[in-house]
Amino acid sequence: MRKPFIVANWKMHKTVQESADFVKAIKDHLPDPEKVEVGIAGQAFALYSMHEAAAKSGLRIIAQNAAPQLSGPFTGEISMRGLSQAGVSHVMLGHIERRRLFNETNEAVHQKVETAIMTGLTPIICTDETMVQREMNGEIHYVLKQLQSVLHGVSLDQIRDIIISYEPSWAVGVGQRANTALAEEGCRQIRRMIADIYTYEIADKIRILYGGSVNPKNIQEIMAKPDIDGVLIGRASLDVDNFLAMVNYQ
Ligand code: 3PY
Repeated sequence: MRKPFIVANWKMHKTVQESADFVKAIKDHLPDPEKVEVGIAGQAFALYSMHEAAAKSGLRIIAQNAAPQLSGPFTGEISMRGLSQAGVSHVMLGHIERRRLFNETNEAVHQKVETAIMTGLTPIICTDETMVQREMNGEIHYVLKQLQSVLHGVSLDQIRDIIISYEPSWAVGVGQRANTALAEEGCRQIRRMIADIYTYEIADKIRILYGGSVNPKNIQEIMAKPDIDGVLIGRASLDVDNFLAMVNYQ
């Protein structure tokens, strides 16, 4: 069985104090970590305070991005080694906003995946597509091409712990109604591709998350889909009550 993973993507919101206060407010109300995993991707400067505030709650502290290089003269960049020593367990890579607004390429995401694996962070590899790309022939070719190049060289052993997310652009950051049938179909096609590249056993184990307009009203319907193992939540994750309602959706 794949353990559900509910992830807040706070984007560029919340100060250090607000982030730590949020963690303190939710940490005693989280679901049993054996049954549901919960994580928050906060802003880099707040992650260590969030880690301290989370103390033994099982809450995963997640970075929204990091540099592909291990260390060196890269002013303004954030190292994954530093993140892992600051209590961070996962790193989101290639979120649609990074690809679209900061021109992040598949090659860059690929390098970051390698660095994450090397530094012991679990990558959450984000994929996306537009409605036009999706409607070409009902297949998610664009997403599959992204994944193929990002996963290039990732071994059978390494892929096991990687998490993939499917975030169609028509649903991200807009607060529209999520189309759960399209979301499930996207995740199903990603799983099929993992089976083609790796094995059925891996495809059956790997967790695939859906992101885009998830909220307390639709989370149950989304999580009931067989190929969706979790969600990345944008705007709706910024409020304590909303977030608690979503992590305790079961
Ligand atoms: C959104 O739902 O807006 C997201 O970007 C989730 O990552």
